[in-house]
Amino acid sequence: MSREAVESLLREKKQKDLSYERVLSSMCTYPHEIAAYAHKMFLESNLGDSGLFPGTKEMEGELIRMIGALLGNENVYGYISTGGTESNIQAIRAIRNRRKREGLQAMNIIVPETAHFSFDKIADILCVNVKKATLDDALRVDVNSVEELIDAETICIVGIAGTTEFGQVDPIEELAGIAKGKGIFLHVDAAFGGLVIPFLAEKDKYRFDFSLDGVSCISVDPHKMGMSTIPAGCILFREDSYLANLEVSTPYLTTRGQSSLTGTRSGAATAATFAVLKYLGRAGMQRIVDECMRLTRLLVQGAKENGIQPVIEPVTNVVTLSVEEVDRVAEALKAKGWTVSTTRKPKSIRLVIMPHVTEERVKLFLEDLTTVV
Ligand code: 0PR
Repeated sequence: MSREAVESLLREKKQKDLSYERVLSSMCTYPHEIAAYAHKMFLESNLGDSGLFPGTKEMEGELIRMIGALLGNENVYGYISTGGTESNIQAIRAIRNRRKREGLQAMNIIVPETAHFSFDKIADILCVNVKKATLDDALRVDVNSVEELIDAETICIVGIAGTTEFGQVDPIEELAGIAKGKGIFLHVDAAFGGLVIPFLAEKDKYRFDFSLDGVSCISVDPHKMGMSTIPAGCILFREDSYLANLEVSTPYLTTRGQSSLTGTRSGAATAATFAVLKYLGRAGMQRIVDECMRLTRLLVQGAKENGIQPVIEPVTNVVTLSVEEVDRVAEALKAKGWTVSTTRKPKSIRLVIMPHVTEERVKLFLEDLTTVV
């Protein structure tokens, strides 16, 4: 095909993709302009053979320290993954491998009922039993339920800081106390909340990071609220030795071994994450989260004024609204051009107020929502 023909084909396909303007269902958003710039500059960079790309590797090292510092400890160990799924797999794989080496045969992990579906993949791939703990009224994991599920084969407790469906934060401080007391690995899935909670006015109510002794590992995704490009996740371990539990030797590469799950691994997303976090700094991230939270409150207030109640008062920038005939409402909103998602238990309309959402769109959405309901 000619260059023109390919370009025209690409434009045609691009037109079929939705633009984010009326997407209220997604935890992703437009990457920041500087992230896109850096991504393009490092397109060919491959951290799977990092000896060829020492500059990219330096950025990754600095990012781990930067994100670690934001999450309570700059002396943590990890790497830039492809996202929350890989990070969750790697967290559980690290502790599974360690316990296996210690001779444990059957193993289980305890996750909240609200855990992301990546834990179903983990049960399948890693052959660990995944036990689901029940929730309290505010849809946080019930700590008593977690304690009751612990047995001699429990290798890990998972807490979620920013649940996928409700944006809720589990009582991580209490989970950390239990984990520390019993010597169990605690993994915090902060894929969404990790770059939101540190910037909340009430952040002290939602402690979830390495400042809590019992937290062993955290997953946080720059390709969600970090405004980086896809694929950018980040896995952080308190102890270096967990990376060793993941390592395989890579004799013919420029590096001795590899702890990541994927082999070839985008350095572009690392450069993009580095660029956007350096550029925004904490003050810039603060402004972005402030605006998302302001619009979150505006949306909830507008819904309430029209007699529609939220399932929980939003903790992060996820709004869930209790309406009757959830599926019909979602369909009718779709017909008006809005993409929303729905939650399972309880059923509700779910909206994620990402940086691409503006005040004007919140107001337009509220009008349509009220009409439809
Ligand atoms: N952990 C949590 C708490 C998550 O919310 C997610 C994804 C993951 C792990 C997995 O992350 P990756 O998808 O990066 O592997 N949460 C969103 C979800 O599944 C992801 C998403 C993003 C979905 C954009 C749709 C979308 O348009 O709903």
